[in-house]
Amino acid sequence: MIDLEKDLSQTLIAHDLVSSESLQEMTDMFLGFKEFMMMYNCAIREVQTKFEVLNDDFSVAYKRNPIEMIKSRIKKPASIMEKLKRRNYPLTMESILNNLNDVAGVRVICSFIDDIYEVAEMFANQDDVNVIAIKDYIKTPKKNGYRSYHMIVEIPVFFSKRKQNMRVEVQLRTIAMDFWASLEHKMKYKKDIPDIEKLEKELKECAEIIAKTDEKMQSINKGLSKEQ
Ligand code: 0O2
Repeated sequence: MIDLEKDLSQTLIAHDLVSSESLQEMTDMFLGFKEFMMMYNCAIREVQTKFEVLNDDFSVAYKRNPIEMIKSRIKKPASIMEKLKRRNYPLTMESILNNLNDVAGVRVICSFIDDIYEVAEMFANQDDVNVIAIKDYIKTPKKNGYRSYHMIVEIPVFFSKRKQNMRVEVQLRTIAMDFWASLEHKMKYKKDIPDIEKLEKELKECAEIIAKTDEKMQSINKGLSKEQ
């Protein structure tokens, strides 16, 4: 079995969604899931290419790259099932497509805060990009200090026999915000952390320092650009 099938079968059995005997049902689910993952992978590639193109164009026009790095991920079957269950959505492929916005995720790491807004606007203005929702956790950070600019977008993907509009979650953040979020994310998966309140407080302080540093770096860069 490939990893995806193993992960999915374990998830289905663990969640009591399919009994281990109903092999046909499971096989159908595997095939459907495999096709879905392929479709989401293609959607990620489309979105990633759009940001790469913007970065290349920007570097010619302004002699610098606003994007430092692009990362992408597909949500694991276990997390997909868990989210559908938690939100009381039907556990079907159709339901994944209609109800979940973050099966495909693209993370765009920018140098400066202004770059995030500029790149996001250029991307959102493209004819085939339909912006479904925006969450600006930079202007309004989360209580724990989390900062990022989130967009849920729908883009058309052309397959051999049909066109399918696919949703992708795009997260734009600075290098410093990304560094912070990676460390903070670790807490989600660790259990029984001693002195958790102290760590949360320290992380929040770091988030404030990082925000100030991001602003300062941006103003230094503006100063340097004026000089040139
Ligand atoms: P993972 O492992 O990164 O995929 P929605 O999906 O829009 O209906 P949700 O999930 O509340 O509702 O959306 P939101 O707030 O936009 O968060 C989605 C993703 O943003 C998360 O996905 C994280 O990647 C990131 N994120 C949001 N809040 C935090 C935070 O406080 N800390 C960190 N480190 N990341 C955050 P997942 O599925 O939670 O995780």
